[in-house]
Amino acid sequence: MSVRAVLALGSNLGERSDTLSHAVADLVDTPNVRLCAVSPVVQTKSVGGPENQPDYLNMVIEVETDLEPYKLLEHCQSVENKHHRTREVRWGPRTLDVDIITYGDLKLDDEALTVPHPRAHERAFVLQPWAWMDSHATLNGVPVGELAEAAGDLDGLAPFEPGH
Ligand code: PH2
Ligand code: MG
Ligand code: MG
Repeated sequence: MSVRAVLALGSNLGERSDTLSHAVADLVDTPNVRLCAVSPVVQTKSVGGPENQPDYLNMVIEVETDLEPYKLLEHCQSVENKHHRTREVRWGPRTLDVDIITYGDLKLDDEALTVPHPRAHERAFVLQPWAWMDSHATLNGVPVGELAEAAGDLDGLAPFEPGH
């Protein structure tokens, strides 16, 4: 059985734009994960974690997958690891973060995985690109564009223009 999932990608270290492009290619480089939609890339002020972090590039993608949720999580983590993700400081700077935002209509909350992502509903860096990718998308029954408008970090978000 296949399921639609929304994945969020973020990078604030290294060649951020190249990292995101390669990560999308790596995520769908298996017959079990197929690309359905890609959002615009946005540049965002870092939310939480240590002060004075570099700005992030963020985007979301929608995939269709046959992987079970934990297998999809493993797959996302293997792509993070390929891009030299290290886990030192919680919410510290990282070359690549890949989070599962939704997995069909599944609701799951345990130590390894919570879906929908527990903070997605308040993060413009996820919601705004998602709304641009899919104007009909909802999260917990609310249009993601509406949630984006209400998110505290919307002011720190701008479309990414390479070379600027
Ligand atoms: N990810 C975090 C913490 N803070 N801020 C922005 N702007 N973008 C992110 O992807 C991000 C963050 C934890 O994963
Ligand atoms: Mg994250
Ligand atoms: Mg993560």
